[in-house]
Amino acid sequence: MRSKVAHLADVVRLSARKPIETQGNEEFVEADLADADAVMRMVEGCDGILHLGGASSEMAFSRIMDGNILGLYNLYEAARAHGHPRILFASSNHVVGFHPQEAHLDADARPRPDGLYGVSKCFGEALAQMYHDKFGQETAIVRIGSCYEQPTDRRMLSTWLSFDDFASLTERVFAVQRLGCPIVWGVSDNDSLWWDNRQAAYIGWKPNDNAAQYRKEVEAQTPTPDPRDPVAVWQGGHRTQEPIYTDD
Ligand code: 15L
Repeated sequence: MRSKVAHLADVVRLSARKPIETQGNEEFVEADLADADAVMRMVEGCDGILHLGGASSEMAFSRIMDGNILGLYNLYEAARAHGHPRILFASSNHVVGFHPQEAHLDADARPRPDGLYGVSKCFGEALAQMYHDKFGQETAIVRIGSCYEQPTDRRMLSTWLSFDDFASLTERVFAVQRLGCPIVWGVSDNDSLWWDNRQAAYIGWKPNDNAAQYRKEVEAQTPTPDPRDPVAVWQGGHRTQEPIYTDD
């Protein structure tokens, strides 16, 4: 992804809790999302924010809270202090993980998160909407499916988002004249789709890739699941079965 979005800005500022080696037009600002001052420094001078930070899977609530709840609040407060740069917020399909796979959802679907991680993304979506309604802050709430080089299991034949499609979505989010605060399903143009992006059509994003090109390979490498297996029942797949993790 780094190399695919590098051309979108004269200078790309990367940020993480630990140093990352920079290349080309990149610079680095170290920041822990839970540290409000560090997040202020990270956002100062930015024209746009591609927010992929925080917890990206189910884990102990303390870590989810630091990265995805306190961290997101810090990010939106920093954006408010620094002229409301447009944000692409990486939300997740796990906001709706407890919808069945035969349901076809649009942006009005009721959240049914499949764990604390999904709940934290519901918080992020609500926060983005509130900063939009109160202050005009623009955010693309992108409910990413499965963003990997290629689909590796049967569920991903429906949820896969290719790196190229994510890059072209990022480009549209920062190029479109009026963004507002849409919910965008971050998914490629797969033959099997659970999500409907019509409400975000105005941003002009057209994914090109299709997980179907990997179908034979995936089916040959993975057993046919029992249709009652949660992996085959719920949109969130195996995540619906994860426990509540604790710190110890
Ligand atoms: C996510 O939200 C995660 O960040 C990623 O690791 C995958 O688990 C993905 O969802 C998915 O559902 O495949």
